[in-house]
Amino acid sequence: MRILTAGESHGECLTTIIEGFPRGVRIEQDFINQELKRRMSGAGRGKRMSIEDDKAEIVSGLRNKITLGSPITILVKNKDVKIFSQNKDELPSLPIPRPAHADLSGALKYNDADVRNILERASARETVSRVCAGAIFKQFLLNFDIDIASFTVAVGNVVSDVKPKSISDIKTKIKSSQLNCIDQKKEKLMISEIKKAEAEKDSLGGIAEIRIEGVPPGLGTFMHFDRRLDAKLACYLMSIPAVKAVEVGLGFQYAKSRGSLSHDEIYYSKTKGFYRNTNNSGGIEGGISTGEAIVLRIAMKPIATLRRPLNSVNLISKKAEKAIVIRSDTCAIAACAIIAENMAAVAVAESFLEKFGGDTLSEIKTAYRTYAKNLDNL
Ligand code: EPS
Repeated sequence: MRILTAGESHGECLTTIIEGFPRGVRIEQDFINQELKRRMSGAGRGKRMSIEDDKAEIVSGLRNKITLGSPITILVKNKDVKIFSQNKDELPSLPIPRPAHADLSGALKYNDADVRNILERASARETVSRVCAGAIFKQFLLNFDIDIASFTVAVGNVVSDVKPKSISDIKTKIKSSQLNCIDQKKEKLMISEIKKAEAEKDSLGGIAEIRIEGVPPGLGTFMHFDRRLDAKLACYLMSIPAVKAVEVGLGFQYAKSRGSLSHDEIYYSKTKGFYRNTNNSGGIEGGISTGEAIVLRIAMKPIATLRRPLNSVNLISKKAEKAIVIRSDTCAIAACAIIAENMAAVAVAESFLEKFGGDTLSEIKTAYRTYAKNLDNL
């Protein structure tokens, strides 16, 4: 399985190609569009989101909504097109990098003093393609009752400690939220924090939680470092622009606790099989899913572009100057959570296919059913 994304932030379109996706899976384009709409929403988003109307167009890999097993290609056309592959554009050169963006590291790496050539691909706009891929994998996983949801835990210093009961609890509560939040009281404070930062020409980050239910025990393995499920999830979540930390289950809290207080004890009953009363591991032990809900958290740093710009240096004159100011978001944690859901879908689906993989959905279902039946025999 390979996923390729292509496209510049202000190029003609964003393209996603998925190679190795099984045959026989029903895919609704509307489902992808709903995910894209969720990615565009949330308090704190910038003006670009009112220009674009991200719509996916599946142009290969499907016949009558069913996957053929051939590469799936999805296009999302940009409205705000400024750069062209064949025609010269009128964009001025941008020689002053923003701290915390890819501007300077990219300029050094590619030996290019025009930051425009860096930011076009480094822009978080690329996550449109990630959501397109994830929305395909989410639909695959639903065939096995594996579902994913997320919610905003924190914006800056405003932190919610409300814990969801389940995915359906999250889905019900976020419906009426402007910030993908399950805590109405804290959401108000988070939104006023964003408004305050906006008025002060500043930016904010945040924390989001991702919950995956229905994952059977046995995905991922400790046999190879790169096939551990937690390692794969962490890699895919960390690949989202501005994400600086990923936690699985108790995460950093584990380090402050004792084993006797934090490890999930094991029980057995004839009706439930093996089970736990706690899920501090976040549903993964030994790099393998335990069968409990997978619980992950991501921390996003504040958006790099500030309207009250930070100190920087002109790449050409080498003189101290303030960083470039371009259109941006104030806070994008709600969008980041949706992207994380979709990246998690890709990671789980890859591990799922590693275990139950076949060329067609029906082959995969047979392998899955056989495995599930054998689980009862242990
Ligand atoms: C984004 C599109 C970008 C930014 C934002 C996310 O479009 P533009 O630069 O034209 O406003 O709004 O990207 C960043 C904040 C960033 O730092 O990369 C999008 O579609 O999500």
